[in-house]
Amino acid sequence: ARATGHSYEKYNNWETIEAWTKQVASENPNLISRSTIGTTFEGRNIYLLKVGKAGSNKPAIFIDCGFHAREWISPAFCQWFVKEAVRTYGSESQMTQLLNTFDFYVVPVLNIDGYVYTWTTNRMWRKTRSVRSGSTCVGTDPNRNFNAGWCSIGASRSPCADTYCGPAAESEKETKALADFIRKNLSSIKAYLTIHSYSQMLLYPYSYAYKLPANNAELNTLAKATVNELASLYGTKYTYGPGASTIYPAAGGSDDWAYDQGIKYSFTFELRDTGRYGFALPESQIRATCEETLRAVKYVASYVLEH
Ligand code: ING
Ligand code: ZN
Repeated sequence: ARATGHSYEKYNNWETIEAWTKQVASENPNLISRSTIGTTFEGRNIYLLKVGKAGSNKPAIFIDCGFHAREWISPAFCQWFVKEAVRTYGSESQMTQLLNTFDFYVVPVLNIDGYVYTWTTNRMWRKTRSVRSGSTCVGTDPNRNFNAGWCSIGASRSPCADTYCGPAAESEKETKALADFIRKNLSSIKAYLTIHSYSQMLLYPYSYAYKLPANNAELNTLAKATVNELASLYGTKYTYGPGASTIYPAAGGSDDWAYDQGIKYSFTFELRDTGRYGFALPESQIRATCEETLRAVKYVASYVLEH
Protein backbone atom coordinates (compact mmCIF):
# COMPACT_ATOMS: atom_id res chain seq x y z
CA ALA A 1 0.00 0.00 0.00
CA ARG A 2 1.12 3.55 -0.66
CA ALA A 3 1.39 6.28 1.93
CA THR A 4 -1.90 8.16 2.15
CA GLY A 5 -2.47 10.28 -0.94
CA HIS A 6 1.04 9.75 -2.22
CA SER A 7 1.68 9.58 -5.95
CA TYR A 8 4.95 9.50 -7.85
CA GLU A 9 3.30 11.42 -10.68
CA LYS A 10 1.95 14.21 -8.54
CA TYR A 11 3.60 16.82 -6.39
CA ASN A 12 3.23 15.66 -2.81
CA ASN A 13 3.01 17.93 0.20
CA TRP A 14 5.50 17.54 3.03
CA GLU A 15 3.18 15.57 5.28
CA THR A 16 2.73 13.06 2.46
CA ILE A 17 6.44 12.91 1.64
CA GLU A 18 7.29 12.42 5.30
CA ALA A 19 4.82 9.51 5.57
CA TRP A 20 6.26 8.13 2.33
CA THR A 21 9.83 8.12 3.71
CA LYS A 22 8.66 6.02 6.63
CA GLN A 23 6.61 3.65 4.50
CA VAL A 24 9.12 3.10 1.69
CA ALA A 25 11.79 2.32 4.28
CA SER A 26 9.61 -0.07 6.27
CA GLU A 27 8.47 -1.87 3.11
CA ASN A 28 12.02 -2.33 1.81
CA PRO A 29 14.13 -3.14 4.86
CA ASN A 30 16.73 -4.98 2.78
CA LEU A 31 17.46 -1.92 0.66
CA ILE A 32 16.44 1.20 2.59
CA SER A 33 17.06 2.61 6.01
CA ARG A 34 15.79 5.98 7.16
CA SER A 35 17.58 8.35 9.50
CA THR A 36 17.44 12.02 10.44
CA ILE A 37 20.41 14.29 9.77
CA GLY A 38 19.02 17.24 11.68
CA THR A 39 16.00 19.45 12.05
CA THR A 40 14.90 22.56 10.22
CA PHE A 41 14.49 26.07 11.63
CA GLU A 42 10.81 25.33 12.27
CA GLY A 43 11.63 21.98 13.84
CA ARG A 44 10.90 19.46 11.11
CA ASN A 45 13.03 16.32 10.71
CA ILE A 46 15.41 16.31 7.75
CA TYR A 47 15.30 12.70 6.56
CA LEU A 48 17.98 10.76 4.80
CA LEU A 49 17.26 7.49 3.02
CA LYS A 50 20.23 5.18 2.67
CA VAL A 51 19.48 3.06 -0.37
CA GLY A 52 21.61 0.04 -1.21
CA LYS A 53 22.25 -3.62 -0.56
CA ALA A 54 23.66 -4.15 2.92
CA GLY A 55 27.43 -4.37 3.04
CA SER A 56 30.38 -3.02 4.93
CA ASN A 57 32.57 -0.09 3.89
CA LYS A 58 30.56 0.63 0.77
CA PRO A 59 31.35 3.69 -1.30
CA ALA A 60 28.45 6.13 -1.51
CA ILE A 61 26.75 8.59 -3.81
CA PHE A 62 24.97 11.51 -2.20
CA ILE A 63 21.84 12.99 -3.80
CA ASP A 64 19.81 15.86 -2.39
CA CYS A 65 16.57 17.41 -3.51
CA GLY A 66 14.53 20.38 -2.41
CA PHE A 67 17.20 22.98 -1.67
CA HIS A 68 14.97 25.62 -3.20
CA ALA A 69 11.38 25.53 -2.06
CA ARG A 70 9.64 26.33 -5.34
CA GLU A 71 11.55 23.77 -7.44
CA TRP A 72 8.91 21.10 -6.94
CA ILE A 73 10.19 18.75 -9.61
CA SER A 74 13.31 18.22 -7.51
CA PRO A 75 11.71 16.37 -4.54
CA ALA A 76 9.57 14.54 -7.09
CA PHE A 77 12.79 13.23 -8.63
CA CYS A 78 14.22 11.98 -5.33
CA GLN A 79 11.02 10.06 -4.67
CA TRP A 80 11.12 8.64 -8.19
CA PHE A 81 14.74 7.60 -7.80
CA VAL A 82 14.03 5.66 -4.60
CA LYS A 83 10.97 4.01 -6.15
CA GLU A 84 12.90 2.91 -9.22
CA ALA A 85 15.81 1.68 -7.13
CA VAL A 86 13.64 -0.72 -5.15
CA ARG A 87 11.45 -1.61 -8.13
CA THR A 88 14.30 -2.56 -10.44
CA TYR A 89 16.82 -4.00 -7.97
CA GLY A 90 17.37 -7.63 -8.86
CA SER A 91 15.78 -7.38 -12.30
CA GLU A 92 17.60 -4.57 -14.07
CA SER A 93 21.34 -5.16 -14.29
CA GLN A 94 22.62 -1.59 -14.06
CA MET A 95 20.56 -0.67 -11.01
CA THR A 96 21.38 -3.99 -9.37
CA GLN A 97 25.09 -3.43 -9.85
CA LEU A 98 24.81 0.14 -8.58
CA LEU A 99 22.95 -0.84 -5.42
CA ASN A 100 25.27 -3.79 -4.82
CA THR A 101 28.26 -1.47 -5.03
CA PHE A 102 27.07 1.84 -3.65
CA ASP A 103 24.92 3.21 -0.92
CA PHE A 104 22.90 6.11 -2.25
CA TYR A 105 22.31 8.72 0.40
CA VAL A 106 19.11 10.49 -0.61
CA VAL A 107 17.75 13.61 1.11
CA PRO A 108 14.23 13.91 -0.40
CA VAL A 109 13.72 17.50 0.76
CA LEU A 110 16.40 19.60 2.46
CA ASN A 111 14.59 22.93 2.78
CA ILE A 112 11.38 21.53 4.22
CA ASP A 113 10.16 24.75 5.85
CA GLY A 114 10.42 26.55 2.53
CA TYR A 115 8.69 23.69 0.75
CA VAL A 116 5.79 23.79 3.21
CA TYR A 117 5.56 27.56 2.71
CA THR A 118 5.22 27.10 -1.07
CA TRP A 119 2.21 24.87 -0.39
CA THR A 120 0.54 27.12 2.18
CA THR A 121 1.39 30.69 1.31
CA ASN A 122 3.69 31.56 -1.58
CA ARG A 123 4.29 29.11 -4.43
CA MET A 124 7.37 31.04 -5.61
CA TRP A 125 9.30 31.02 -2.30
CA ARG A 126 12.95 29.99 -2.70
CA LYS A 127 14.78 30.37 0.60
CA THR A 128 14.67 28.81 4.03
CA ARG A 129 12.25 30.26 6.60
CA SER A 130 14.71 31.30 9.28
CA VAL A 131 13.94 34.42 11.28
CA ARG A 132 16.57 36.51 12.99
CA SER A 133 16.75 39.74 14.91
CA GLY A 134 17.61 42.85 12.93
CA SER A 135 15.51 42.09 9.87
CA THR A 136 11.87 41.68 9.12
CA CYS A 137 12.75 39.66 6.03
CA VAL A 138 12.73 35.90 6.31
CA GLY A 139 15.04 33.21 5.00
CA THR A 140 18.47 32.53 3.54
CA ASP A 141 19.30 31.03 0.16
CA PRO A 142 20.64 27.60 1.08
CA ASN A 143 22.62 27.48 -2.15
CA ARG A 144 24.49 30.65 -1.21
CA ASN A 145 25.12 29.51 2.35
CA PHE A 146 28.01 27.03 1.94
CA ASN A 147 31.61 27.85 2.71
CA ALA A 148 32.80 28.10 -0.88
CA GLY A 149 33.82 31.67 -1.67
CA TRP A 150 30.93 32.52 0.60
CA CYS A 151 29.04 35.67 -0.44
CA SER A 152 31.82 36.91 -2.71
CA ILE A 153 29.87 36.94 -5.98
CA GLY A 154 26.35 36.33 -7.25
CA ALA A 155 24.89 36.48 -3.75
CA SER A 156 23.38 39.23 -1.67
CA ARG A 157 24.12 40.54 1.83
CA SER A 158 20.56 41.84 2.00
CA PRO A 159 18.28 39.63 4.10
CA CYS A 160 15.41 40.60 1.85
CA ALA A 161 17.04 39.31 -1.33
CA ASP A 162 16.23 35.93 -2.83
CA THR A 163 19.95 35.14 -2.99
CA TYR A 164 20.72 36.23 0.59
CA CYS A 165 23.85 34.38 1.65
CA GLY A 166 22.93 34.44 5.33
CA PRO A 167 24.82 36.01 8.24
CA ALA A 168 27.60 33.41 7.93
CA ALA A 169 28.38 30.23 6.00
CA GLU A 170 26.32 27.32 7.35
CA SER A 171 24.15 29.70 9.35
CA GLU A 172 21.09 27.65 8.42
CA LYS A 173 20.28 24.51 10.34
CA GLU A 174 19.52 22.78 7.06
CA THR A 175 22.85 23.54 5.35
CA LYS A 176 24.77 22.83 8.56
CA ALA A 177 23.08 19.44 8.87
CA LEU A 178 23.93 18.57 5.28
CA ALA A 179 27.54 19.77 5.57
CA ASP A 180 28.00 17.91 8.87
CA PHE A 181 26.72 14.68 7.32
CA ILE A 182 29.02 14.99 4.33
CA ARG A 183 32.05 15.83 6.48
CA LYS A 184 31.33 12.81 8.65
CA ASN A 185 31.02 10.49 5.65
CA LEU A 186 33.60 12.09 3.38
CA SER A 187 35.78 9.04 3.00
CA SER A 188 32.91 7.06 1.50
CA ILE A 189 31.20 9.70 -0.65
CA LYS A 190 32.45 9.47 -4.24
CA ALA A 191 29.91 11.73 -5.93
CA TYR A 192 27.67 14.61 -4.88
CA LEU A 193 24.53 15.32 -6.93
CA THR A 194 22.18 18.18 -6.09
CA ILE A 195 18.89 18.48 -7.93
CA HIS A 196 17.45 21.88 -8.84
CA SER A 197 15.24 23.35 -11.54
CA TYR A 198 14.83 24.87 -14.02
CA SER A 199 17.10 25.44 -17.08
CA GLN A 200 18.01 21.96 -18.37
CA MET A 201 21.65 22.20 -17.44
CA LEU A 202 24.27 19.94 -15.95
CA LEU A 203 26.69 22.09 -13.98
CA TYR A 204 29.96 21.29 -12.26
CA PRO A 205 32.46 23.46 -10.35
CA TYR A 206 33.21 26.19 -10.18
CA SER A 207 30.42 28.70 -9.71
CA TYR A 208 32.11 30.88 -7.07
CA ALA A 209 34.87 31.93 -9.47
CA TYR A 210 35.79 31.73 -13.11
CA LYS A 211 38.24 28.96 -12.48
CA LEU A 212 38.19 25.33 -13.51
CA PRO A 213 38.39 22.25 -11.33
CA ALA A 214 41.53 20.14 -11.54
CA ASN A 215 39.64 17.39 -13.34
CA ASN A 216 37.80 19.79 -15.64
CA ALA A 217 38.56 17.77 -18.75
CA GLU A 218 37.17 14.63 -17.17
CA LEU A 219 34.06 16.38 -15.80
CA ASN A 220 33.43 18.02 -19.15
CA THR A 221 33.63 14.70 -20.97
CA LEU A 222 31.44 13.02 -18.37
CA ALA A 223 28.88 15.85 -18.46
CA LYS A 224 28.70 15.70 -22.24
CA ALA A 225 28.15 11.95 -22.24
CA THR A 226 25.59 12.28 -19.44
CA VAL A 227 23.48 14.89 -21.23
CA ASN A 228 23.60 12.74 -24.36
CA GLU A 229 22.31 9.82 -22.33
CA LEU A 230 19.56 12.01 -20.87
CA ALA A 231 18.55 13.24 -24.32
CA SER A 232 18.42 9.72 -25.72
CA LEU A 233 15.06 9.08 -24.05
CA TYR A 234 12.90 12.04 -25.12
CA GLY A 235 15.30 14.40 -26.87
CA THR A 236 15.46 16.86 -23.98
CA LYS A 237 18.44 19.14 -24.59
CA TYR A 238 20.74 20.06 -21.75
CA THR A 239 23.66 22.42 -21.78
CA TYR A 240 26.58 21.67 -19.50
CA GLY A 241 29.78 23.13 -18.13
CA PRO A 242 31.30 24.94 -15.16
CA GLY A 243 28.62 26.85 -13.25
CA ALA A 244 30.09 30.34 -13.49
CA SER A 245 30.38 30.37 -17.27
CA THR A 246 27.36 28.15 -18.00
CA ILE A 247 24.61 29.65 -15.83
CA TYR A 248 26.04 32.53 -13.77
CA PRO A 249 28.71 33.14 -11.15
CA ALA A 250 27.35 32.41 -7.68
CA ALA A 251 29.27 31.75 -4.47
CA GLY A 252 28.25 29.51 -1.59
CA GLY A 253 26.81 26.67 -3.62
CA SER A 254 26.83 23.13 -2.28
CA ASP A 255 28.42 21.58 -5.37
CA ASP A 256 31.49 23.83 -5.16
CA TRP A 257 31.74 23.18 -1.43
CA ALA A 258 31.47 19.40 -1.86
CA TYR A 259 34.09 19.50 -4.59
CA ASP A 260 36.50 21.45 -2.41
CA GLN A 261 35.95 18.89 0.34
CA GLY A 262 37.49 16.39 -2.05
CA ILE A 263 34.44 14.89 -3.78
CA LYS A 264 35.71 14.85 -7.34
CA TYR A 265 32.37 14.18 -9.02
CA SER A 266 30.12 17.04 -8.00
CA PHE A 267 27.20 18.14 -10.15
CA THR A 268 24.17 20.40 -10.02
CA PHE A 269 21.29 19.22 -12.17
CA GLU A 270 18.88 21.88 -13.37
CA LEU A 271 15.87 19.88 -14.52
CA ARG A 272 13.08 20.86 -16.95
CA ASP A 273 12.03 23.10 -18.43
CA THR A 274 13.72 26.11 -20.04
CA GLY A 275 11.09 28.62 -18.95
CA ARG A 276 7.74 27.91 -20.50
CA TYR A 277 6.41 26.71 -17.17
CA GLY A 278 9.55 27.24 -15.14
CA PHE A 279 9.15 26.27 -11.49
CA ALA A 280 5.47 25.45 -12.13
CA LEU A 281 6.28 22.43 -14.29
CA PRO A 282 2.98 20.59 -14.87
CA GLU A 283 2.46 17.27 -13.15
CA SER A 284 1.99 15.73 -16.60
CA GLN A 285 5.77 16.16 -17.08
CA ILE A 286 6.86 14.51 -13.84
CA ARG A 287 7.16 11.03 -15.30
CA ALA A 288 9.22 11.95 -18.36
CA THR A 289 11.40 14.38 -16.46
CA CYS A 290 12.16 11.84 -13.76
CA GLU A 291 12.77 9.02 -16.24
CA GLU A 292 15.30 11.00 -18.26
CA THR A 293 16.99 12.31 -15.12
CA LEU A 294 17.18 8.79 -13.71
CA ARG A 295 19.04 7.72 -16.83
CA ALA A 296 21.51 10.54 -16.32
CA VAL A 297 22.03 9.81 -12.62
CA LYS A 298 22.58 6.12 -13.30
CA TYR A 299 25.05 7.02 -16.03
CA VAL A 300 27.08 9.21 -13.68
CA ALA A 301 26.96 6.56 -10.95
CA SER A 302 28.10 3.82 -13.32
CA TYR A 303 30.94 6.04 -14.49
CA VAL A 304 32.03 6.62 -10.90
CA LEU A 305 31.81 2.88 -10.27
CA GLU A 306 34.30 2.24 -13.06
CA HIS A 307 36.71 5.00 -12.01
N1 ING B 1 20.10 27.46 -9.79
C1 ING B 1 21.30 27.43 -9.00
C2 ING B 1 21.25 28.56 -7.96
O1 ING B 1 21.44 28.24 -6.80
C3 ING B 1 23.78 27.31 -9.11
C4 ING B 1 22.54 27.56 -9.85
C5 ING B 1 24.37 26.06 -9.13
C6 ING B 1 24.41 28.31 -8.36
C7 ING B 1 25.52 25.80 -8.43
C8 ING B 1 25.58 28.06 -7.65
C9 ING B 1 26.12 26.79 -7.68
O2 ING B 1 21.06 29.72 -8.32
C10 ING B 1 18.86 27.36 -9.30
N2 ING B 1 17.84 27.24 -10.16
O3 ING B 1 18.65 27.37 -8.12
ZN1 ZN C 1 17.58 25.88 -7.15
